[in-house]
Amino acid sequence: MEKTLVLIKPDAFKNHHTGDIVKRYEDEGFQLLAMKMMKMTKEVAAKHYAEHIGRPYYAELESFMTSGPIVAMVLAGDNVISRVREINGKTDPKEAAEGTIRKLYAESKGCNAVHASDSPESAAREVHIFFNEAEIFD
Ligand code: 3AN
Repeated sequence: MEKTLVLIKPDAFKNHHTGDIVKRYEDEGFQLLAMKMMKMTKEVAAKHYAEHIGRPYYAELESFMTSGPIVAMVLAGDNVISRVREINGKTDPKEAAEGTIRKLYAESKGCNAVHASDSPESAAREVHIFFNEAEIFD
């Protein structure tokens, strides 16, 4: 079954939306294969956001993502990668569709509540930044 990496970002965690967000994915029928709470280090941020290093917003992104606890999880299901991105909504909450997680909970394009892998290649890479095989219950 297809897998994706989801992160509940520091803003959504701080604002007590973790339970609602996890419930949303479970209600959709996705299987939770792994989950942990952690603080993202600058080193992990650089790995996870490698393609964004050097962009004008990278310093802000790094500082935000390392500012407080995050919840990382691996979800599985049919077309889970594209379906989770649809449920999350567009990067900028102003452009996100009604009812999406970012529309409901995100503050701005930078502080936007959740991350989800955007392709099978990204998912395969990102899952292993946060979890080893023994932590994934598939
Ligand atoms: P998505 O997370 O929707 O796939 P990407 O891959 O374009 O979006 O961007 C990764 C992350 O970088 C975003 N989730 C957001 O936090 C941050 N980001 C992207 N563009 C900007 C921007 N113009 N200003 C601030 N942060 C940004």
